[in-house]
Amino acid sequence: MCYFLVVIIANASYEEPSVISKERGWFIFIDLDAFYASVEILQHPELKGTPMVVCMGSLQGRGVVSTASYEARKYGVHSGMPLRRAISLCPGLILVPAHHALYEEYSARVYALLKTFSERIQKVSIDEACLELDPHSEPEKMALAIQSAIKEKLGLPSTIGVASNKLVAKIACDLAKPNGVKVVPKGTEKTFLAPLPVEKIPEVGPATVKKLHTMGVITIDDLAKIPEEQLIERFGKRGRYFHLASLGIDLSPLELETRPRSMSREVTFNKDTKNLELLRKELYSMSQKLAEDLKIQGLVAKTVFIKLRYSDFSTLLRQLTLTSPTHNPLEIASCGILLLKANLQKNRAVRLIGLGVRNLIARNKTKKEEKEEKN
Ligand code: TTP
Ligand code: MG
Repeated sequence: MCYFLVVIIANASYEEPSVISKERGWFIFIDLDAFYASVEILQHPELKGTPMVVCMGSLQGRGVVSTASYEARKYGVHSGMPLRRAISLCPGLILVPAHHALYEEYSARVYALLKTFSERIQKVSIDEACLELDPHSEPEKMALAIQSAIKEKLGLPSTIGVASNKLVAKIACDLAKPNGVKVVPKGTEKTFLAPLPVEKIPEVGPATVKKLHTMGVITIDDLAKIPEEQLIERFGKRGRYFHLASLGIDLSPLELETRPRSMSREVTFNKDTKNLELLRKELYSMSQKLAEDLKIQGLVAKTVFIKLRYSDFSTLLRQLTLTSPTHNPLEIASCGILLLKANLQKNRAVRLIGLGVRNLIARNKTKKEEKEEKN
């Protein structure tokens, strides 16, 4: 056996507002390009450059587009579109079913890579993260280095926005898609936003856009000219947010992580194996270690997953959600073995096997443990 690898992702918690009064740094907003589609292309390189969509639901029936490759987007295909419509817009469109566990796995890898650039990081969504750098750093160089690392180490394309706050960095990222880097120099936030349509502001959805249009507000500059009181009267608390956003102001701090989202162990064999007993033994041994990690962190897991990599490097991830969360090594091992038996192709040699848990929640202590703690 060569090595063990532990992947830990984390949840968010709010930072103390006192940080706001300090000199603020640079915010680097990263969003992976056509994320699910890019992961599928890594598994099936022949899809590269084709108009393709990753879909949820039935491929024939009432499925919808999860995401579309940029080649398919040229035909007007986009996320959330019914598949039938997508096919009618883009003849020859290639349909690929979604593999969520695989996307979670890549998301975790990207996050772990980003953490090597800065500990000050917020995971915003499955394919977005925001990093904060100190005010005297060189953010453009850093952004380019991050983009190359994601491409070279993980094979994924991404776009990065850089600005003095999260909001403007996110909008800059949106404008630079795909595969771009856009830096908004400090002091130019308002003028950068001014010509953009109001819907570029996150949280300005179709209903709000409609209302703003009836008020004659089309661009962010139009929004900036409306008195704050009028926006608050019309939109309540969100009115203040719209006002500040239109000026390019966002004082919200990064939401830093506290609790891990998943934990996993994996082992690569010195020699590829078809030996089921050996695979079972590895799962048992990894389950012990995972259970220990869970206990140390006071957590229980709702989902158990396995990873199998065959000798040709094709990789399979399968997961199982439990009826009640656990930190019991035997339960974790049993799930792993169940997944192994259901999915292992016995005629193929395995290069790597992994076991992991996700959907982690805090464990309620037993009465006995609480008593012991008090004494
Ligand atoms: P996005 O980042 O919004 O989209 P994207 O990464 O596919 O494309 P890009 O960022 O280059 O514009 O969403 C990330 C993933 O989330 C996306 O690949 C698939 C999934 N998703 C859905 O399943 N349904 C949706 O409606 C959206 C918007 C995304
Ligand atoms: Mg994306």
